[in-house]
Amino acid sequence: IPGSMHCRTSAKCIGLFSLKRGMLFPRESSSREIKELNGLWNFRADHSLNRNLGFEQAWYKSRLAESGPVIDMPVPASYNDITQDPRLRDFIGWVWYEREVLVPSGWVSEETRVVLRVGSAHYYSVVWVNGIKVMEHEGGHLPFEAEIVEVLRNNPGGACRITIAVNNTLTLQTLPPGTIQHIDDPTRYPADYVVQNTNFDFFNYAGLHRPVMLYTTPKAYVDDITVLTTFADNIGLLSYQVSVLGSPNPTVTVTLSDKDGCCVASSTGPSGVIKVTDANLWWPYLMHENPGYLYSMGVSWAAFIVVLDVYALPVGIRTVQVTNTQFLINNKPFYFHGVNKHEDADIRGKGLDWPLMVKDFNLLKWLGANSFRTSHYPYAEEIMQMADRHGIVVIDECPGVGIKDIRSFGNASLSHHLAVMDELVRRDKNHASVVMWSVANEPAAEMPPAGFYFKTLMAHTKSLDPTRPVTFITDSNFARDKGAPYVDVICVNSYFSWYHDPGHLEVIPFQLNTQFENWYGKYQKPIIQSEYGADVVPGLHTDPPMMFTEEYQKMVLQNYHDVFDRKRKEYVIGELIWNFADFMTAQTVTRVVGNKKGIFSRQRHPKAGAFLLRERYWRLANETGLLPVGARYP
Ligand code: GCB
Repeated sequence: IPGSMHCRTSAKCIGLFSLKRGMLFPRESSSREIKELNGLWNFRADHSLNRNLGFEQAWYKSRLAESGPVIDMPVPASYNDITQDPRLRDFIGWVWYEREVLVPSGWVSEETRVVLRVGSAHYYSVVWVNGIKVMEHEGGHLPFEAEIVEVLRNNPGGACRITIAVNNTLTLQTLPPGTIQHIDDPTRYPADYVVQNTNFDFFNYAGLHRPVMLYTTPKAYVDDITVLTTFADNIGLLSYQVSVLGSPNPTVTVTLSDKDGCCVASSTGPSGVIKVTDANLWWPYLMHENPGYLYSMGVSWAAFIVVLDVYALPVGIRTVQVTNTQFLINNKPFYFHGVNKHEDADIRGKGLDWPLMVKDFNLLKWLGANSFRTSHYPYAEEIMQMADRHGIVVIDECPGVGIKDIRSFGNASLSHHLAVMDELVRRDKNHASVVMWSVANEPAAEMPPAGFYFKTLMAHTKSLDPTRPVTFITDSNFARDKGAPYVDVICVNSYFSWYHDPGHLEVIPFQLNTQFENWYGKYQKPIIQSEYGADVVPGLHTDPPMMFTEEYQKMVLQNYHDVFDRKRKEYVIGELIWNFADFMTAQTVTRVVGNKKGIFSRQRHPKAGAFLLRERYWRLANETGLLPVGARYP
């Protein structure tokens, strides 16, 4: 797709901007305002042969409707399932979004920064305001932003036209990688035939997936906050670092308020340690009667006693530690009984959806799940905030999925992967729920370059965040896996009696036991079964169980659980079902309108496996002995 080349070159010129800067989630305060730009945008897919007409005709220079026909497009949402047009569902290349907004006149002043922030756009974006380019960004799933007040100043009327071009093309150097195949065979394919190939098992949904907003800060502002927490006896200790940009010697004040809004401790200076007596620790769901306890850290800076900027960051006090058989949260053994998810639903695809998000958290709690992995990319910040508040533990995964081609282990790929980890850690470092980083899912870890690649990636991630363990998810042979030496926790995916020995449930106890013994024998590191499961077409039943029936999924789970129950007394520290809910994939002969390994359907109705898992997770929670008296299977 020539259009994508245009962007990759420019991206190199500007570099991945502002990584040294913070990426605080926009919050209103006495010094900050927000204007959400969710709703209907104008939309046009560039169906030209080279997908580059939009750039050639500079569609950003005037209203998009002047370039040709536009349609309504909701934001946030993937665009793929919004119309009945198969050409848009399977579109490859540039699509154009546009929205006009009136900026309050008070915002355009010498004292104010106006920032345009895109929560995420898949995959490559170029953004213009009133026809002037303000930023580019590579990668879906992570936010990016630019200051636009200078552009607004040239347009005193306050009208602001935002144009965003988004390209979903994946190449060997993108994350996730993919390839574009041009097929030139007039006897078998139409002219100019192009397909996008990928090595991952979810639909490559695209568009403006998360909220777009304008927000203000004062000219000199709190740009970043980093908080590390620990405790000794009943004293909580929060080491913080605040960076204020735009003022040489700001007076920084930090206060810590409890859930009732009472100030319990404070400090001054851009860095320091706050001590809280009788600290309420952040505990996982089902491990404490008051899980997910968050303080509010109020950060402000002042000049000559006039407070100029205020930002309130939710913080939880907790520690994380890994031994060679255990995962400790607040010095207590934590067993992951949870799920793998996807950002995926009917119609909206990967677009953030509040009802869906709350429903999913309610289902997690119903299930007795204490954790999830953000398979296979970072989830919306709004979801991470929910996890913090509800005490749901998160393994935070970057979009390193489907790295199977040796050409995706080169320098260009590695440096982009490092930059994505920078962006991910910068965004999520202050979430108490995040207890481990995952740098990839099922890469070709047996290939020769994988050793250097993962050694570099994991060392880099640890240097960004020395407080959290790092892992990647493997399905490679334990003896030949070149990334495993560098992880803190071994995370293994396996599908015995499904992809291997299909239909033969009786192999599971043998093969799973061997899997665990092999990995532990070689590495003496704790192990999480990071995926296991079986597809179910809801409503299919057989006895004896056959593949794709509700009974078969239950039997797979039951057989895995028997082994987990033996091994969790030794070194197995968790089990994450694949998958929480059915989800859309590319069309293949192994997928029946998507992947059906959910224990819930795509519409979130429970299958038989969900009830089995619910019994188990609540029993596990009870067994830890940490469940408060009175808490019970709901
Ligand atoms: C895996 C992948 C996951 C797939 C799953 C499956 O190993 O990590 O992305 O969806 O298997 O169902 O095949």
